[in-house]
Amino acid sequence: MAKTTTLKEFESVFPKLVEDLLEHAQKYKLPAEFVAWYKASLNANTIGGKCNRGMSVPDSVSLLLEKPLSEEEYFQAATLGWMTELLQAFFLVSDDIMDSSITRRGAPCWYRQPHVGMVAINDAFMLESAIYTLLKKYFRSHPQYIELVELFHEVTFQTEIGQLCDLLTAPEDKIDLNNFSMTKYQFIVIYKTAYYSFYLPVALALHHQNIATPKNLKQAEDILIPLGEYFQIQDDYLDNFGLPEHIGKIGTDIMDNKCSWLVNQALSIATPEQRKILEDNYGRKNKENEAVVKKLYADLKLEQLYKDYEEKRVGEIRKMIDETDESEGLKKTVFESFLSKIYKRSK
Ligand code: GPP
Ligand code: MG
Ligand code: MG
Ligand code: MG
Repeated sequence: MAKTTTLKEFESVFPKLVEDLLEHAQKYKLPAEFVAWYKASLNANTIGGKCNRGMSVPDSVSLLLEKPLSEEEYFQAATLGWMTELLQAFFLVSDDIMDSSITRRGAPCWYRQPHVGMVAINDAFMLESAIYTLLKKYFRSHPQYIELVELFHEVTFQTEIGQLCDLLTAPEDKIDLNNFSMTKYQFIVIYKTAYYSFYLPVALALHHQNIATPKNLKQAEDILIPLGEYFQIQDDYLDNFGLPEHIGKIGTDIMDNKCSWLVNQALSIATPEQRKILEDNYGRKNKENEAVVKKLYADLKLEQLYKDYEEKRVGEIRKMIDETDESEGLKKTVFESFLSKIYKRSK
């Protein structure tokens, strides 16, 4: 029987990895005060989230092996998990600057901390570098080492093209609702979120267990990308309908002129008068216009529309999961575990 990890167990691995990373920096004779800065950035930006992505690596490995992991197996799988969290930290520190966000995980965003400012950009780069430092230290002799390196590189690129499309579809100075479409939306969310958040942890587990066959990887992708798309739709829904106390951040999608799921739904059902309201208020950088859009979302009953979407989509995803071919060592429980962690989430 597999055993799922707890946040406490998972977090207990991180101090050792921080030690490794600091030791690596010290090899270059980085002065102590800057080593301390690196340590503060690693701790502030990597710890304190839900760690769903990271924990799903040891969970997936345990589900694939159908047994609890030995201490050594757990450490290895959790280390790969922490690399997904480092990738996420690199993305979030950068994304919050690009989105002019205020809070993250219930605290001011890293770049908004008075002593940090734009040093946050370099901190983000260093969070990314940390992935490859750890990969080299712990997996250099793993038979899939180069596949692991290439996987991180490819998923990073995929996320960057998603972010590019997200940003260019939301120009600050030119608000044009005709720019939005569900086709564009799908591209954005699949690339900016689904690959790194859902496909990556499972692909890592498959490589770790040396069962990353083309068939297994393809099946994982075919299920995890729709699952990741659903997850980002939840994120967009929560940006407006979630409670900041729950989600740990203040929604910025309306003011940021984002091609969000909600605005796409609103556009598809709005009357010409309601569309005019959107045109006059969406993407403006002030609370009054934002409140008008929020009121329109309520009038259009987008909350119920989302709930109906969620039920329908989860039914379809469950069906896909049931059809998983387990002949090359993949297990449907890996996908079921992901789905159960995000279904009806409020944070
Ligand atoms: C989440 O979008 C997407 C990312 C965090 C990927 C960022 C990619 C980079 C290459 C920097 P979001 O802006 O909706 O997330 P949130 O709502 O958490 O700010
Ligand atoms: Mg953001
Ligand atoms: Mg963003
Ligand atoms: Mg969001």
